[in-house]
Amino acid sequence: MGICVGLQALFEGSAEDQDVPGLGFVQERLERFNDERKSVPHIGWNSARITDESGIADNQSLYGIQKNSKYYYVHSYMAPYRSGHLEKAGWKVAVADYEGETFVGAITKDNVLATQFHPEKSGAAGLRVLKAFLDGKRLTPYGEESGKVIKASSGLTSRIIACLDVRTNDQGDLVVTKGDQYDVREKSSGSDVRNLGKPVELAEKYYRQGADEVVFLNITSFRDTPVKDQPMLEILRKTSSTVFVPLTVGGGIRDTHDPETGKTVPALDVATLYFKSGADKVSLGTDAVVAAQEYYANNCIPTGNTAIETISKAYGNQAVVVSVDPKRVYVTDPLASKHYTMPTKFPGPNGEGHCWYACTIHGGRTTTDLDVVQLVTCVAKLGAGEILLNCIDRDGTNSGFDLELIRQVKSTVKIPIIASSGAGNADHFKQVFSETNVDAALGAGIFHRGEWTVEQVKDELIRDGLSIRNFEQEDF
Ligand code: 1PR
Repeated sequence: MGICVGLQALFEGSAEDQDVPGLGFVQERLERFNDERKSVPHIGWNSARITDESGIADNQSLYGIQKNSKYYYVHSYMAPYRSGHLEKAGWKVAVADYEGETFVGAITKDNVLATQFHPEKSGAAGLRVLKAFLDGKRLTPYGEESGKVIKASSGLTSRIIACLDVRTNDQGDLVVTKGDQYDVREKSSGSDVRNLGKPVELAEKYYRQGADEVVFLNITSFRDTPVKDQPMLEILRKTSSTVFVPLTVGGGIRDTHDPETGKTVPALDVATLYFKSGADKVSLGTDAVVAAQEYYANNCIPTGNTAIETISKAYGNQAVVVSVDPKRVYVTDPLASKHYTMPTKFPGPNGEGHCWYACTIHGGRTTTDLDVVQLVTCVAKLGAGEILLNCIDRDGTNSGFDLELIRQVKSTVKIPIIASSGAGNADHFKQVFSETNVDAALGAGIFHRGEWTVEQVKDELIRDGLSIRNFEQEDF
């Protein structure tokens, strides 16, 4: 069985590197997705539809692949589907669509199964495929028995992500916390760090509620701890043994001073530790801003040495998320500002009608002169595969996402954007998906406070006709 690049290796070769031959079991070549009008990498939950030419009866499932399920994909290169070609060579094929391109999602022949999607990250739907392969059950009767699975539309779904801000509290316990505009201390009761639960337990809870991804942010990462004891490593190891959707970890991904050895550990080695412990993506905040400042100071010439560049080169762009912590700055006269300003529907305290967004670092403690447009333009060039777009003004306010910020960033770069900060109810998710073309939306406080479950939010969105991954029970 081959997964993702394991499927790609079966082909003759790839546009990714023309000089490297594939194994050649499949007489076709891989191409890069066309990024003229869409985000590349293709990241998220998409279908795997068995082709008619494969000749599989409608009431049969091939290795547990079901037409109404969604599977997690993350890749920039793909095998374009040409009707009937692979089938003539004896392959059974499942395909997916990504905004005008139909590509191979899975192929099987004899005792070989290869998937472009990641079954190990595709929740119950993916585990079903792995189990069918391990049990040697090529064809099984297909039923609609997996919980409340309803007909899935083709293409990517809008992702709902649960985020856990993690830090050590004053008693030394690692807890999930949540700030109001990044202040995580209780306003009453002795200003303790707000404790909303245990990271591993909460991650599993949100997975079981149907979260499409889980993000962990170590929000005290500016403290130096021995690298091998980074608290998030253990959290990832435990979480990845029970949570089968993508895990992102952020906080402290940078060249790090190890107080135990006295040595500097390169960001790539820090990221490697996280990947080996179960992370699928790493998220960079402060380091990305510093890299962008250096990039502009260096006449926009990349050094090749930044964490974004080294990690994306080693693990692929899709493995590098840049987490942005912007703060609104109001201006009266946009022409007098050197920043990317825009008109706003929400004027400033003195009636200012324009604003720009300043990037902050160190968890919002320091505001820089770099604006969010400059930052995302630079990090996309350096190799970031996705932007986690927070907004300090909205964080913890339950007042909805900052649509103006999201539209500005979405119109600047083609990589996928995760909207974050301000979710207070299902309507806020509906609004961000229908009024912007954002790829994913993240909630923290809304889920931690138990006001809404992920499943309830998804149910509302599905009812309103949005394309959302169905919740599936493990039925095996
Ligand atoms: O700078 O690379 O070490 O990374 C530090 C990371 O920690 C950054 O991603 C930064 O966003 C995050 N961080 C640092 N301090 C805080 C804090 O809250 N004091 N949290 C912090 C960021 C923002 C989101 C939050 C959303 C949604 N939290 O993660 O979950 O705003 O909240 P809501 O739905 O409740 O409104 P580095």
